[in-house]
Amino acid sequence: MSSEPSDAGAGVPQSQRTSWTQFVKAIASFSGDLYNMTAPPFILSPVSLTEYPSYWGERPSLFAAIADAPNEEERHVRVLKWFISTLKGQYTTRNDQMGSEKKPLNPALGELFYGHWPSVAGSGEQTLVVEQVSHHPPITAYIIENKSKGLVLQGHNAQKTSFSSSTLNVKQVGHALLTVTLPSGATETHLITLPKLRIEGIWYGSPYVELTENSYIASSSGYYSMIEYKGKGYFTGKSHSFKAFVYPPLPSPASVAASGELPTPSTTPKYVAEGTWTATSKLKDGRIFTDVTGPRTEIIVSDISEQDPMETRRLWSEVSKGIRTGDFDLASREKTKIENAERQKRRDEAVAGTPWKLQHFVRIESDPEYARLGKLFKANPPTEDAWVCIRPESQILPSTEPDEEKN
Ligand code: HC3
Repeated sequence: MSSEPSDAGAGVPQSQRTSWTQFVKAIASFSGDLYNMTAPPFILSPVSLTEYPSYWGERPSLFAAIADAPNEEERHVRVLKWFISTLKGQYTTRNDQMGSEKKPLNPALGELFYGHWPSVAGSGEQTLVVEQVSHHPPITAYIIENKSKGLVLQGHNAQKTSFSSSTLNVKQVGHALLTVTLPSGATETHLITLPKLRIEGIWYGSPYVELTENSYIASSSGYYSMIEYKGKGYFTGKSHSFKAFVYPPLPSPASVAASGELPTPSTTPKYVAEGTWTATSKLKDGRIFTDVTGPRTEIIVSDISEQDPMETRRLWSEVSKGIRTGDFDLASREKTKIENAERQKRRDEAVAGTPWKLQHFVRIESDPEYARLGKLFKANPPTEDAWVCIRPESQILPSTEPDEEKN
């Protein structure tokens, strides 16, 4: 790692500067699970990683609009618009709410997060189910559904981290698959890959996320998009910049359609959008493509008193309270309690020969849709596993919307 800058730790409370420097030096030479490292209190988030999938749902009207698109091209473009519009929430929320990127709470195996976004102006209710499907390595699986619009987004997320030149590089492992059921009853799928992250500003104690390299959206219609991410000094000279290229399928012979193969995409983009994922972007002709300067719609979660003991806000409530109120002894005591109880559960399960049973998701070795759609952009790796939901939404989450058919 490069040598320590003179103003290192400028964003760190005076009393935690030494422990911050030690922590940064430790991550610089560390490989493995970052969540297991003890970090100074000021950098701890009171929120568990199981809550993060809700960022995918914070633009419900853009999500619902995908289903109303008149054709496959417009649907692909709307998927891209919605995806870009979720990035601000995903990657800058901690900075906006807590002053810098934070270290999330490391979820327990089987930890749950449920919530919903109510229907607005006929957009349909959107629901979220999250389950921590692995503790070591941490893997989070989620499903977001808008049943009345026929939209289902399923995905999973893990991270591989490495440190170089005072930056933490985070490769996201996993992908998301959006399935749209069309009015005809046919389905269209959209594979969404996840961008790489660079966590900058670590030496100064003010970490923030920058996105880097490329991510893709590939649709079963044959359309695909490549999104290129750049930080300061590229494209617009601004942080959080991106450029998205939408490639249409080449007119393909009927035999291609009949065989179920995807048509070959054109090498010339039909649309190019450019701007920042934290504010606005425009198409080449000057029309606005995305605008996330307006508010996001936060998820609605039931009261802790009504939650299952494995629901994240209930499970971590005392730890979160400690972090939020600056009572770090309470936070650390309660965190140790949870970790010890989890270790005991695993020991008991090993003795009884009954491993923990997940409630909502099951792993499939190779996601056929990833393998198929990934060919459009020559996905690397060409195959990937997936965690798929094992039950229809209505069986686990009673709808919160008034149901006209019930009396
Ligand atoms: C890397 C990260 C944990 C993972 C977070 C993910 C990738 C989770 C999935 C969401 O959809 C998007 C997302 C946003 C932020 C990512 C976090 C940023 C920082 C955190 C590290 C594990 C913490 C590093 C600690 C420190 C002190 C260097 O900030």
